[in-house]
Amino acid sequence: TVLQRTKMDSGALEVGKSNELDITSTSGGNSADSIPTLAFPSISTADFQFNLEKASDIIVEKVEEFISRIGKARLVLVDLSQGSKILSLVKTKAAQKNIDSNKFFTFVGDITRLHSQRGLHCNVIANAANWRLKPGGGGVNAAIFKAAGSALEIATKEKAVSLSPGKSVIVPLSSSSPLFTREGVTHVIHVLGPNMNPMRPDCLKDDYVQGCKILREAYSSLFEGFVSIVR
Ligand code: AR6
Repeated sequence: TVLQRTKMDSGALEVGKSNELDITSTSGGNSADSIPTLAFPSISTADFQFNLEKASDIIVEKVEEFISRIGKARLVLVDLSQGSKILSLVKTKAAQKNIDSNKFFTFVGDITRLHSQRGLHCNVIANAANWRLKPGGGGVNAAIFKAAGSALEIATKEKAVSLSPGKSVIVPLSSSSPLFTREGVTHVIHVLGPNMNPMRPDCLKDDYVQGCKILREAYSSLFEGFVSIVR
C-alpha cells in the first residue's frame, strides 16, 4: 500500500505496542544506550531453510522462558527488511502472549550497523554461524565477520574450533574491532542452528522433531550465554 511504502521510504518504524520498537525511545544517547541488549538474527531460517512458522513459535517460547531471568536487559530479534516474514510472525505471537515490549521487540536493520545506522545500542550480538566457525559463506555470518575484522576471527579461534548443532560459544570482542569502536559491541555469541538444507553439512532433511529440539537448544544456549554476560 501507499502507507507502507511511505513508512519504508522514511525508514520509520511503527510504535511499539506490538513488540516493535519506537526508535525515538532509544536514540539520542539517552539512558537506553546503557541497557544491556542482545540483538539476534532468526537462527536457521534463511540459508538453513528451517520452517518459519515453527521457528517463530520456538523464538517466542524461548523468549518467554528467559525474559524473567535477564533483569533490566533486553532481547531484540533483528532482520534486514521491513517485509521480513519471521519478524512479523514473531511480533504477532509475542503480542498474543503479552510479552513485555520494552524487554523484547523486533527490529529492522543490519545487525552490524544497529548503533551507527539505527540508533540502537546492542552490547551483544548473536551470529547464525557454521560448524567450522569460519568467516564468509553468506548471510549474517559473512556480514558479522566482515564488519568485525580479523579481531573476531582471532578471538573465535581462541575459544573454539568448531560447534555442534544446538550449541553456542561466547567470544569477547577486542577494542581494536570496528564492531566494538563503532557499534559498541563487546561480545559476539556464535550459534549453530539445525540445518534443513541438503546442500549444507548435517542436513536433517524433513526431521522437524529433531530440528525443533535442536533449535530450542540453540536459543537456550544463546540466552544462557547472554544471561552469563549481563550478570
Ligand atoms: N543483519 C540482520 N539480519 C541478517 C543479516 C544482517 N546483516 N544478514 C542476514 N540476516 P542466515 P542460517 C538474517 O542465512 O539460516 C551462513 O552461510 C536473515 O534474513 O544468515 O542460520 C553460515 O555460514 C535470516 O533472517 O543463517 C551458515 O552456513 C537470519 O539472518 C548458514 O548461513 C539468518 O539467516 C546459516 O544459515
